[in-house]
Amino acid sequence: MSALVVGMGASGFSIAAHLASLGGSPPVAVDSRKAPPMAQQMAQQLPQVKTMTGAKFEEWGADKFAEYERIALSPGVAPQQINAPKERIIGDAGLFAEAWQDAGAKTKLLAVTGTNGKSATVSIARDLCRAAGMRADAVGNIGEPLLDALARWQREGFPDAAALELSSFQLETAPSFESRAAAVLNVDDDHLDRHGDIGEYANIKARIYEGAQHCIVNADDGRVSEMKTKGGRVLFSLNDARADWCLQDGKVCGGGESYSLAEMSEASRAQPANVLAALALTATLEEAGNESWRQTTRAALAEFEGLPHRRREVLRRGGVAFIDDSKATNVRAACFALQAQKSPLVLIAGGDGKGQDFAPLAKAARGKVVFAVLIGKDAKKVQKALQESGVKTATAADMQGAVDIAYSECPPGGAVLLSPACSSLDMFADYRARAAAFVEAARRLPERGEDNAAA
Ligand code: UMA
Repeated sequence: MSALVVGMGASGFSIAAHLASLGGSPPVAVDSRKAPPMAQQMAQQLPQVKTMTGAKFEEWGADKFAEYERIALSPGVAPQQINAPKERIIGDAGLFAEAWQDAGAKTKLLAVTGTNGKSATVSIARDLCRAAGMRADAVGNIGEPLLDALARWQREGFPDAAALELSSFQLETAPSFESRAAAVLNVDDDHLDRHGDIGEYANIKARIYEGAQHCIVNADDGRVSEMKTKGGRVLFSLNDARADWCLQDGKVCGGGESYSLAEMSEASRAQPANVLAALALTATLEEAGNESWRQTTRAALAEFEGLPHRRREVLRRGGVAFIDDSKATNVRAACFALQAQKSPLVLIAGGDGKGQDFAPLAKAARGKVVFAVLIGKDAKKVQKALQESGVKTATAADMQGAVDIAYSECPPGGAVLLSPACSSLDMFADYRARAAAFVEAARRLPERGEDNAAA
């Protein structure tokens, strides 16, 4: 019997390749899109995998799913869409965890989840390890699918440490996950269209702690603090100096050491909670703690440049800065961007709102955002919330339209910020494609008045 791979994007491809490499009947892959992103690569690189595109698998009966031994879901596909018993459903993180048991690798896994800050935290953790001379990677939801990383390590050799970014979608279909240390950074409104309510969403995130030797807990987040932990509990906090890792007098303190924010790069300084979490995670490694680790840590925190598509100025036109924060796929992330930015600010937001409440965004925008242009499936919802906060708004059918309006409404010296607070999938392949459309549209803008040239 074959396995069924659902979704033919980056993860679906990695799952199909992994299952095909195990021998036996090759898997069958299915996707609801007529031309899924990885269809061509699958045909070329995995010719043994049969594919079905444009399939309405949500309407399949249980008998149809019973033809397959296992049903392996891409993270973007919810188990509720599949008419099969839960025990037969698994995701890429579950398959990774299974294969990891057999791989016998000595790599220490540092697992990270949370609504916001996951990619930054795994990147900082990886950089801290690399600076100390370890071989380390940051993989998973950040970009390289877990099973692709595993295959790469099997070819090239396993790293000393790997920071894994795990989304709630991945944890939902992973029965257990063993790690040296695991962190839940925060739990906020996101993906509620899929997980139902925030309690269920938090329960799924809490599963990361089940197989962790050390549980890194954000003491400032009530929902995280309440989570049950089996392994040793390590607290981090921005507010409470009693936590194992904390912020005190402009210094990040923990493990008997302190690191001054003033000596860190702007990107590190702007996200002390993620720095604390990364330090707490890596402090569980044997390599950490000696004098040379402390020195290389200082250097890594001073050099961390932040992530692409996170509050990055990408272009200047007519005295207006264009800032790409396309990675802000939820309200909380967009609020961070608004807080960090100076007025006058024109906001481009909208997309698939995933059932979120936009009131906090409207509150953060009040008095700071001079105009907002809304796009995508939930444009009207975001618009309504912002209008209630007194922000002037317009909607646009596409990114070029949005950028054109934003530019005309933005006074010189101001900034146009793309911080959508929504997922991109209703209009774009992903948040990177959304960012690319933003930059492309801004490049097409006519010059006006003084122009500080492209950055
Ligand atoms: N599909 C269907 N039917 C559906 C839903 C999806 O057929 O009902 C198909 C789509 O047509 C598409 C494929 O599934 O062809 C896409 O699969 P996917 O949505 O799981 O996306 P991938 O390309 O495999 O990317 C996933 C993550 N995406 C999601 O979780 C939605 C990527 O995280 C991740 O980088 C990648 O795996 C590698 O691990 C992105 C993300 O938005 C950045 N993550 C969410 C977040 O961070 O908030 C969870």
